Amino acid sequence: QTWRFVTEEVKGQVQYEYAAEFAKRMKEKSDGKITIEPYEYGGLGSETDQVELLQNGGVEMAVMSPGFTGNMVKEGQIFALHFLFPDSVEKTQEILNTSEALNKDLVERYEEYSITPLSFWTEGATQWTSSSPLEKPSDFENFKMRTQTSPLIIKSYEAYGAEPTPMSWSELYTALDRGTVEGQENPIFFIGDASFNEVQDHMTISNHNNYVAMTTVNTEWYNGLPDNVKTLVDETVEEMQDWVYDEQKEQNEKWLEKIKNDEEHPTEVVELTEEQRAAFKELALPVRDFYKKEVSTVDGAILEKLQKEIEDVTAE
Ligand code: 6CS
Repeated sequence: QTWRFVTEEVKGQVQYEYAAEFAKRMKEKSDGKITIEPYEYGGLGSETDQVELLQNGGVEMAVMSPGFTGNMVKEGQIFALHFLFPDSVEKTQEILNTSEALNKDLVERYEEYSITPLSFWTEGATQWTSSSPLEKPSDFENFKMRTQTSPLIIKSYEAYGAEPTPMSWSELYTALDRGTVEGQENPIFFIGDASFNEVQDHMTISNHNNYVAMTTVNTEWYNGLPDNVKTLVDETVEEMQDWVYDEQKEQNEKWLEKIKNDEEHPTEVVELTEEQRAAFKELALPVRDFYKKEVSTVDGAILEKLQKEIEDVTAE
């Protein structure tokens, strides 16, 4: 029997390489009895289609970005909030590993929709690319920004004055090239590997958020696995946390150098100062209240708990 493991990325990119490594480890551990087929993004529809596939058991496993589940699992939009996680990607990963707010409370919200997140991991800090400089909030005035589909991501860019357009990443290169949208956010490795820098003149190191992905399984399928098999899955999920941290780090560092030194497609790379970031943060903070009051289905309890956990880790 073969399990299908879909990802939102293609060969070489972090999510796909994660699924391939996961498959390899499971095969070894089970003496070849468990085979997992990793799927690159593209063949099975959009990111949102893939969410549905996992829910209805069309696939057993998926790497999923919460940015595409926001219309359904409202609480999952916690990851849309800018400047919430620490600036350190390492500390962010520590929180993702240990947070009860995420690994217990948020998981329960997803399970209402037959999605069980087994782990949360970062693909790196998110940065902006654009056709005109983005260094202060007023640069976003009427700026056409591509986002993922979660309403709170859209809200976060409206808070800066932008005009967000949700779309799948498969349409993004063309949309940037034609000017249908003028900018987007992603971790650096993804910007480079998807060649967005070819059709953008600027990259702003804003570190306004961390890109979080989840390793998910279909809830009913997972709950029906024999205990010994479930243990192998859980063990492998746990081991993969360090693996994927190193993988994203290496890819993000490599691509930053490549983008900076790409003479054929020059990109002006600017890193925001703390003062510049503070101007964005001021506008981003009210979005948290909006999340607590209007978006959360549990009165902001998960966010409050997470904020406390973040404080504890950053105080260490
Ligand atoms: O921008 C996006 O939508 C895509 N970005 C990443 C880093 N992974 C997959 C996702 O669909």
